[in-house]
Amino acid sequence: MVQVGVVMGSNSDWEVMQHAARQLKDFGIEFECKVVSAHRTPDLLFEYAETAHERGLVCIIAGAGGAAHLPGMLAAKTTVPVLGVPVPSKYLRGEDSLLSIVQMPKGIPVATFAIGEAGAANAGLFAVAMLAHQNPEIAAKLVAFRQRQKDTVLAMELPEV
Ligand code: RP5
Repeated sequence: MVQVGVVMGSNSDWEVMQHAARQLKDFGIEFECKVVSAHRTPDLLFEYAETAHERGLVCIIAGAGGAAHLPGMLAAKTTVPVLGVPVPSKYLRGEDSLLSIVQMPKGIPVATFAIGEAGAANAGLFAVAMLAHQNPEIAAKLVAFRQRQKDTVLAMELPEV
């Protein structure tokens, strides 16, 4: 059963959003990826959000650029947690996307991540952490992942001055 939805406003967002998908895949989590545009396919957005809970989605990772209303509109139509990823935009480098996603008015939260690749990867890892809470196998994988990162940093060397 699909546990996490990864949606984005356009296939042009995939370059960034694939990093969320990659994390989910690496942890063996069932997920789906789909283009859902808030302003170009609003009916599809509503249908996706309205069926998310009954389809068993634990969370939805939503990436969008520019006006970036996809995460907020999804959150408006479902109580399934929405993780928002600001995608870099053509003219404002994603600062517009970030402000659009993070500035949700009180009452309808969207957990907002960093602009771009790091934000997408962290949204994936956040979804992993949510699932790890209920699943010891995923929890063990997450601990091992953190240990590998730690080992990498501890092994870092700097050049002689
Ligand atoms: C947003 O507009 C999308 O999320 C994308 O980041 C941006 C540009 O979309 P395209 O013109 O590349 O389809 O809706």
